[in-house]
Amino acid sequence: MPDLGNLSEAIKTGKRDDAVALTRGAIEENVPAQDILDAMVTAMDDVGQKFQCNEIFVPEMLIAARAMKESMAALEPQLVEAGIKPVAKAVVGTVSGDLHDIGKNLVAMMWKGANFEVIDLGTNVAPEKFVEAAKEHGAELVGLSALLTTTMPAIKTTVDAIKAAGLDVTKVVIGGAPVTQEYADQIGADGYAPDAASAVELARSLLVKAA
Ligand code: B1M
Repeated sequence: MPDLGNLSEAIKTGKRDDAVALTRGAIEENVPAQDILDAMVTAMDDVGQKFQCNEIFVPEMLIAARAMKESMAALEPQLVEAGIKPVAKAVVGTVSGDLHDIGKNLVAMMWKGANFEVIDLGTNVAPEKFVEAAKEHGAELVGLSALLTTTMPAIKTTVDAIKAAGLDVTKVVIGGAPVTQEYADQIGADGYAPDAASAVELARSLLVKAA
């Protein structure tokens, strides 16, 4: 039985070739896909915690997320075969008028790392595109990112559009440098996360409350 701790470690340290080789090795040794996935998700949770404590920074988080992504791709056929589904579907994007995507990409990667299916709409996304995608995919979560004070109002417009569309089961998480909890409360978003790791914790807690 291969040691899945090595796989977790390879993901945490962003050693993607090792992570993929260890994933393939575990598959060959018939380790259950769920156990392999759990080792990956645990690794990304640890990465998130270290990021929150400023023990690691954006570059380390990005390389860990890349190792996770490639290992997940290697595991995908087994996940499908075992009927293991993502825990939630999430639509993410940067709001209308805003082209910044580094923070949004980090949130998308961390959500993937938590075994969410992520539909990334990119940048400069109009409110109606968020609504269409949330409906089409039956998303439980919508993540909105804004980096400019001038594009923050587009978060409110998007939240209003999601509510007007009657997407009551969809929880809206917002974030980005100028965004605050106070703003989230003011515009009726379901939650605000200051960073990508907190966005995982927040999304999980919103999903539990909604269940
Ligand atoms: Co822009 N820009 N920029 N820029 N840019 C800022 C944001 C700015 C603060 C720089 C400055 O003046 N000091 C300033 C905004 C000022 C303001 O609004 N108050 C600014 C400006 C003015 C502009 C332009 C208007 C400049 C111009 O053209 N005159 C222009 C706007 C273009 C547009 O969007 N329409 C512009 C353009 C650009 C580039 C294209 C050159 C480039 C973006 C490249 C890209 O994203 N692909 C860029 C960059 C790189 C920056 C800075 C330097 C870095 C942003 C970044 O990626 N940070 C930025 C200054 C700065 O922040 N130091 C700046 C790293 C990233 C990991 O952090 O995105 O905050 P961040 O994400 C964090 C959290 O906020 C959170 O998680 C992440 C950490 O884990 N988070 C979420 C983010 N989204 C979340 C969503 C969530 C939860 C958490 O839930 C869904």
